[in-house]
Amino acid sequence: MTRSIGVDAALDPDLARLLTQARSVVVLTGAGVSAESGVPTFRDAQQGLWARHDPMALATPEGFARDPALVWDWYQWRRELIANTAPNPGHRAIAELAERIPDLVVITQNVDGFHQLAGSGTVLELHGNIQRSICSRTRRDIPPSWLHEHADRSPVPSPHHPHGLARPDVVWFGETLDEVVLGDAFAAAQRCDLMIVAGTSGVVHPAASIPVVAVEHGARMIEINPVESELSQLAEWHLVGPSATWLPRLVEILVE
Ligand code: BV8
Repeated sequence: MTRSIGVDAALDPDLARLLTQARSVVVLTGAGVSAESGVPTFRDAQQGLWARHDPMALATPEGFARDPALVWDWYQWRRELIANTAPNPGHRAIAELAERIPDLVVITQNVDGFHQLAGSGTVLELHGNIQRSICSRTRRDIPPSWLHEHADRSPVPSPHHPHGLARPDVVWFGETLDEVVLGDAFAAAQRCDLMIVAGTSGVVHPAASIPVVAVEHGARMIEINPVESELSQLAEWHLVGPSATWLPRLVEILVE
């Protein structure tokens, strides 16, 4: 039975005890934790000139093959958006939790790099990082200097292959995740006693199965989201509201 707690309600003493006694914690984040930084969530990422494009079509190898310039420009637009925003109190609270909990692993579906910028050490980036670019043929890193030299081009040719193009170092729909990162994520989920899930709809797999594995291995789960998600039925507590409000409140419990 999930206990829902609104931002104006007092925190449940059982939840406070669980958090203070937790020895191994996993925090799984989705686009919702960057929403209050001004980075639109994946499903509402389309604004302005991008309103007519479906991100599910752009974030795929087929989309890139069909129109590499369009997809490259879309990622350049998102990079610009991210460059003009910053981590929010939710990201910083997760970094503070790690200072107080011996074994805390951040697993993120996000590609903005904000957890690292906010001070989190160990961050498992399931879906890569938009700030890095690779060759579409060899998958070798492409240095920012090369992109700068070819900033007037779209798509940008790759330095590593005559038919290669620069693409973001992210996992597109239909592409497999890095097996080492995914293995580390499932290992963390299997050993944790507390799984905190913040800002995710729980729609995208295999990320969405990480909390399932944690709970199957005995972890208790707290969800932070303004609304219900596909994962809510796994949660003992649903902290209803924004992550930039709730995550600092969890830190306050440990500071008291
Ligand atoms: C793979 C990088 C092998 C790109 C992304 C099993 C079942 C069903 C489908 C599949 C399955 N296995 C594989 C699939 C297919 C597919 C998939 O999951 N499809 C879904 C859509 C059904 N998965 C894959 O293709 C994966 N690859 O499994 O390889 C394979 C391949 C094919 C077939 C079988 C096996 C690769 C998935 C990775 C895709 N790449 N990102 C890019 O960013 O451009 S995922 C992308 O979507 C983003 O990274 C983002 O993280 C994610 C969307 O999820 P959320 O993060 O949850 O964001 P969303 O907008 O959905 O929700 C935001 C939430 O925040 C909401 O709940 C909202 O209420 C909440 N919120 C809002 N404001 C706040 C808030 N919460 C807190 N505070 C707030 N202020």
